[in-house]
This record gives sequence, C-alpha cells and structure tokens, in this order.
Amino acid sequence: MKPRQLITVGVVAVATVAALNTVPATASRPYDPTAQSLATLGLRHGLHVGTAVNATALNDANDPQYRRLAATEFSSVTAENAMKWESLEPTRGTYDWTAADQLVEFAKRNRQSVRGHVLVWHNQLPAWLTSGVADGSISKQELRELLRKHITTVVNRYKGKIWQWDVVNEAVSDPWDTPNTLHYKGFWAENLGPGYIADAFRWARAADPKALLFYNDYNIEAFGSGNPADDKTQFVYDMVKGLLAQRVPIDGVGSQGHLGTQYGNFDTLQVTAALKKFAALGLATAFTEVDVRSQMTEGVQAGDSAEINPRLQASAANFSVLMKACLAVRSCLSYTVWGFTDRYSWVPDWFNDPPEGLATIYDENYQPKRAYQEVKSDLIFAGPPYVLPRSTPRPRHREVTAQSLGRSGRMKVLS
Ligand code: 9MR
Repeated sequence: MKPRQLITVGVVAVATVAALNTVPATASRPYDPTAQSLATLGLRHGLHVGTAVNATALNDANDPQYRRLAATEFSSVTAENAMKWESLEPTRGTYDWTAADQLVEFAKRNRQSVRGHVLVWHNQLPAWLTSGVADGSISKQELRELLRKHITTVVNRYKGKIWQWDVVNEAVSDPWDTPNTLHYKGFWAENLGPGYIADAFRWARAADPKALLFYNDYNIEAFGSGNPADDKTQFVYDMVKGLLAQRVPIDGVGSQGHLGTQYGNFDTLQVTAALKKFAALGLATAFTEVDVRSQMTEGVQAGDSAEINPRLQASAANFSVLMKACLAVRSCLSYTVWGFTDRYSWVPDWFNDPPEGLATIYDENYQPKRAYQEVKSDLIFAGPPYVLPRSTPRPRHREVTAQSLGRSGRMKVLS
C-alpha cells in the first residue's frame, strides 16, 4: 500500500471507530455491547434512536444529567414543544427562535439528527390565530396564506438541518369522537377542508428539497378491521396512498407509539405487518413518540413492588415490540422516545383520572428501567434478516471406546 493509501485507510478506520463511539476490543478488554449507548447500538443497524427534548430541562443548570443523557444515549432529537407554532410565533409577526435554535445547535454539537416537529397541527396554535379565525378577523383565504407563510418560514430557517419533518400531525379523528366514523378532524380541516394536507407537503418541499416529509399520528401501530370507517391505520393508509397518487411529496409515515400497559396493545408481528404495508407504498416509516404509560394505583404510588413490577415489565415488553418491529423492517428509519425520563414526562400532566405515569425508559432519578434494558437487548441481539444455522457441538466423551482407538492403537480424542 502506498503511504497515501495507508493514511486514508487509517483515517477511515479512526473515523469509523469514533463514529461508533467504541474502543476496539482486545483480548484483555473484550467488546461489551451492554456498555454501549442506544445511539451506538442503533447505528449498527443504520437505525437512529432518538428522544424528544424538553427545552426547560435542557437549560436547567442544576440538572446536568439530563443534558448528558440527551447528548450521549441518542442519535436523534425532537423538540417536544419548541418548534410548535405557539412557541415560535406567540405574537403575530414576531418569531422567537431561541429554544428551537438551541436544540438544533445542541444536535449539531453532539452529531445528532433532528426530527422537526411540527408544522401543521390543530393543537398548540397561537391564540392570535385561533381567536382571529373565531371572531372572523382572519378570513379562510388569509388563514391558508398564513399557513403557507408559516411552513415556508420555519422550513427555510432550518433548511439542511432537519432530517425528517412532521409536516402534518394527527389529522384524523378517533373512534371515540363524534361522529364516530373516522374523518378529517380539527382546526385545519374545519377551516380549510382536507386539501390543506396536500398543500402543506407541497409548501414544505418547496422550502427544503432534501428533508424527509412525514405524516405523523397515534393509534396507527397496527391494522384493525381494515374498514377505514373504524380502522385508523387503514384510514391513514388510504390517505397517504391517495396523496402519492396525486404526486404529493410525502416521504414517510410516523407512528407515534403512545401505548399503555392497561390496553395490552400489539404483538411484534402485527406491528411489523403494518410497517411493511406502508413500506410497500415506497414510504419510510418511523416510531416518533414512543412511551408506554401505566395506571398509578394507590399501590403503585405507595411503592408496592407487587403492583409496580408487572407494570414495568409490561411497559418494557411494549417498548420492545415496537423496537423489534422497527428492526425487522428496513424502511423504519428511527425510533424516538417521547422523553426519556419520568422526571419530565407529559403523561402525569395529561392523564390524571385515573392518574397515569411510569411511561419512559429511565425513572425520575435517571436509573434505566426494564424498558431501557429490553430495548437495548433488542438492538444487541437483532441479527441479519435470515436464520443463522445453529452450531451443535459433538457430544463430549472422556472414556476410551473401541471406536476411539485408531489403527495405531493410539487414542483419538473425541472431546
Ligand atoms: O409532550 C407534549 C406536551 O408537553 C404538551 O403539553 C402537549 C400539548 O398538546 O403536547 C405533547 O406532545 C404531543 C405531540 O406534540 C404530538 N403527539 C402527542 C404528544 C403528546 O400529547
């Protein structure tokens, strides 16, 4: 090898080791996958393991552990709230980029990808916008133009820095809504009609030709009856198929993965089948907001391990179902948890009757829970997509048999 080739090989090898954040194994220090981060283990599969980031926690000087884990365990980050419209433009015409910029900077410093969340959603809209529409001071035509401007402004600002954008979020109703036949719901559908979805993707694409553009929703982890009137996954499937047929620039479907141990949820193969069906349309997939909550009974709150342990175990199993399905389907690009510690989970704030919690992979004191260990195990043990033949040892024998004596009369050692 010429000196220049040697240098190149050396540089590539060092860069690879650095990228994987691993020290080469030696006889005295064997490779220990359990000591690796989720980020490193995920990248062995080309999979990004991400987390939603709470801006307040990230800036809390008294909580360095939060920053450290956010920086080291994950290879992708999502702003939990900082990129929502109400955070970015609280006053009409004045954007405040502080928290969103901070996260993008944090990701750059830690060589992480960013999932942009979220361009169009019916929640967390600025009050000036919703009240303007309600009192008629903002017309439908003006509203559509405001949406176009918002998407263009935000996507433009982070052009080239966002890997995946959640362009449209939660556009579809649930079976418990009225009417209970699934339909396009919420502020945007009510004011602009469902055509806003195709518009939003086109505007986002015009502003950033390279970001992957996602539709993102919950309760679409597996197919149900197959009837779009009550099967939300089917409804979304038909919707994205329709968008593709209209040549709308949509690249992926994000399945949020907000699960609960009280529901039982799905098995790995059901979830795998759903990912495959979206992948067959030529779309990427991702788990975008995974957490698995549990009811906080009096026993749980009192610290009764007989009540806590089965919940932690069931939560871990659900986290693992989604991870295994993701690993099994090559279109599944990232697996993002919606917050990584119970210290800052949205769950207890949101579900209080009955109270729910324990939804993330680290407890309130940053101790990894069973869910963390199971997801890590999935990343360690997942192999290539074929069955490796087992290697069976010959039965061991120590005694000398006639057969084991060769012609020379010397013993052949069988074991
Ligand atoms: O985690 C977010 C929480 O802090 C906010 O109060 C809440 C407001 O609606 O939104 C939460 O995040 C949601 C996400 O943006 C979209 N999917 C559902 C998430 C949980 O509600």
